[in-house]
Amino acid sequence: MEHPGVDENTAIYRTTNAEKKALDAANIEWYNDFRLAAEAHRQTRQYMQSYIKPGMTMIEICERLEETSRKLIGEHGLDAGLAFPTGCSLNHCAAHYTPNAGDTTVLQYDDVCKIDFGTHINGHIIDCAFTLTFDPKYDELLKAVKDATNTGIKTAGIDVRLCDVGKAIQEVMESYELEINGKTYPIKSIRNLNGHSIGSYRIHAGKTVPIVKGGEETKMEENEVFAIETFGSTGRGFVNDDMETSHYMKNYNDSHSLLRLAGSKKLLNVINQNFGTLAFCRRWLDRLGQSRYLLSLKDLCDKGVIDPYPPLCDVKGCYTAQYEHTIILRPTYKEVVSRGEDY
Ligand code: HZE
Ligand code: MN
Ligand code: MN
Repeated sequence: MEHPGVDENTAIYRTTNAEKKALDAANIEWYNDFRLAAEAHRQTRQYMQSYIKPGMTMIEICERLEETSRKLIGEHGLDAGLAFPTGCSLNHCAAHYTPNAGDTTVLQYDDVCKIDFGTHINGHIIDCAFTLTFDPKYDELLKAVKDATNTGIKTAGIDVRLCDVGKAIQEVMESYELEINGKTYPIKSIRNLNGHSIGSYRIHAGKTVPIVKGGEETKMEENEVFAIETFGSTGRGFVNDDMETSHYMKNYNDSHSLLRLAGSKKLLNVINQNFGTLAFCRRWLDRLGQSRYLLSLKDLCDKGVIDPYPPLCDVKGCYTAQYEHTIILRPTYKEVVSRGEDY
């Protein structure tokens, strides 16, 4: 897509300017890494969209998705692989739920499931998500969130203020409502969730893209990568930490805390070797043959070396939906690199 401009000429200028074209050409290698990671994401989600059925356990779903994604990305150490665990948050839970070992949760016909997974090549991360439902009664909720995310994508661009993206998203999101079982619910943007900048091996590089009005005036810049994601809810439009944690990630700013426990040191070595600064989950430690690591993991969290990312849930009984794409603000064009025929 073209970057937004104040008029026709400012919008087209970047696409024709020789200096911008040269800047673009100088960066083609890492753009292509994102494109490869995005293609693996598209193929994985296309397969999973037909595979997932009510009655499957969440563990079965995640294991099949991750197996598919590992093959398609050509997993190779930290050079290519899964960028973070498979989110499959249900109903009032909006984000960061993936089952831990022993979780017997079964997907139901009337569930609203957010499938949020990531791939990367050389640390160039695709963060992209969709909402899966079987019951058509949620169609307007999904339509609202898809429209809101596409509005965010359209509004984003070099020199655009983050707050202007948030305002545009909220206006579209909250123009929808959902009628279920004879009751009408307004659809709200979840005000404490947001999009974000993406860095090398770093899912959240520091800038946040709000999904409500009143955000920061900081601007998007040339060659930045953003995850544009929006969440709609029939509840309060505000999430809290809830349930058992499955997602973890190294604290990017931690400068080698002194660890006293041998178990914690060993676990940190496993994390450094297998994930570096990429996020991981308990199931991924299990499959590496780790066991009885929970006390060490807790110690690493207490020391600030690792941060826990617990599930984020709105009020019980409500429904939440999400759509997310990764975009590159290339000097010439805005590339919606994870765009597919599905969403
Ligand atoms: C994980 C993971 C997947 C995101 C994050 C995301 C994330 C990373 C906040 C984050 C904010 C709580 C973490 C994340 C993930 N996806 N935003 O898409 F472990 F498996 C970092 C942050 N931080 C505050 N400053 C420090 C970093 O998500 C929020 C929604
Ligand atoms: Mn995501
Ligand atoms: Mn994200």
